[in-house]
Amino acid sequence: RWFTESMQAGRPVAVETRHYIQKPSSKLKTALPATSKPTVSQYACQRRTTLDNQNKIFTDAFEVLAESNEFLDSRGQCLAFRRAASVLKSLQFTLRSLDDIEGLPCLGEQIKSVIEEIFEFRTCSKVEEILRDEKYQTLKLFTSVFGVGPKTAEKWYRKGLRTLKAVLAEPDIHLNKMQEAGFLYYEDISKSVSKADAQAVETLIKDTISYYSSDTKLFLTGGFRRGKEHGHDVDFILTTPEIGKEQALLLFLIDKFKNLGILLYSDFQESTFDIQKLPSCKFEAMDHFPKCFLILKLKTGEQTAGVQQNQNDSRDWKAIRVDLVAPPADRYAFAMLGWTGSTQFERDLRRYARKERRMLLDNHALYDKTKHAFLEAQTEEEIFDLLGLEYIEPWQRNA
Ligand code: DCT
Ligand code: MG
Repeated sequence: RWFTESMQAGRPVAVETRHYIQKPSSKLKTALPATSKPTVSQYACQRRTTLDNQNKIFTDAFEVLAESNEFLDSRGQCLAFRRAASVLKSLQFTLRSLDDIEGLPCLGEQIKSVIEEIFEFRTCSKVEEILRDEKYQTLKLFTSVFGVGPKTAEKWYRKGLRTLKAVLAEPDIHLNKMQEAGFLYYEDISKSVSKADAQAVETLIKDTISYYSSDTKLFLTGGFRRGKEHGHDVDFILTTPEIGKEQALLLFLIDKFKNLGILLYSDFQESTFDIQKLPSCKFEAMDHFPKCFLILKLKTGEQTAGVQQNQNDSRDWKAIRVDLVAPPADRYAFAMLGWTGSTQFERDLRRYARKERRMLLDNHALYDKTKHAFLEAQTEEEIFDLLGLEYIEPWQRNA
């Protein structure tokens, strides 16, 4: 889910006053005359992005273009469209003319021409073409299965497969455990999870951990922490004050779920985190904390948005994707910041740290390359502070 970042040159640029969306840094305030235009930063971590997207018509188009480039493995192009979408999502007004994008960052010529076409025709021909494209449609279908990424989807497409049924009927294809579960519970987990479902899962896990110890804490993270009404899964961080007991806590939970008969799938990943090795640790994609990717059986009571039940299906439950991560208590702030997302926000936090502060940030730590030292933090606010950034609330991180 993380991309190698191609750096975009340039600093925050000036836009008209009515487009003002964030306070300029104190440095800019003193350096520029009072009449100067405020800025929209090229970094998502210096913008406040709520769920109130005023430019959906443009950002939807960019997301299709980004996804199609992701399928083509054109990472640079994909990122360029994602960055453009992210900038437009942060605006508190709807674009009305090309003048409105004057001075905004991350909007190159290619992006501008898409915007221009949408102004004129309310649609973009390239996007329409992609949406009609059989390959795009097929890859989109295949990657909607839990455990199937673009590479596998492409492989299946090349075999001439076009439907999920055809994949299941193909004798050459050997699904791994994750994909097997993905197909088995496809109907449920391909639909989005509602906030009510997320809350029901939260209650369920809280009740279960209370059997472990009273000082274990559960925190909702990911999209639901950012205020989203729907998500593809529910993400949680678990902490225990006893350092070294995180893994045991996760295994206890998995075992309890099994005994309760609600564990449909579990992929437990052991901790590979070693604080001793941190200075030489590469700041790579997936973090090293113990975690598990689960599919749980959630009872569909009145409080949850139940599955549309057809006559043949008298189930009173639905399958839900749940991710649990259990960092050591002293790594909590970094893990929480990393898992809250959005992905674009995280990508830019790391890029900002590296390019603007000569620091390395990941889900475990913040390292200052100038001081050759790790900077400790107990809260997300402290991390923003160490990076010299204004604090951005989770609901403003929907970049
Ligand atoms: N994340 C991370 N490390 C990874 C993968 C993801 O730190 N290797 C972060 C980015 C977002 C967050 O974890 C949760 O991931 P998702 O569930 O994929 O994102 P989401 O924003 O919660 O999206 P959705 O609402 O669809 O679940
Ligand atoms: Mg999520």
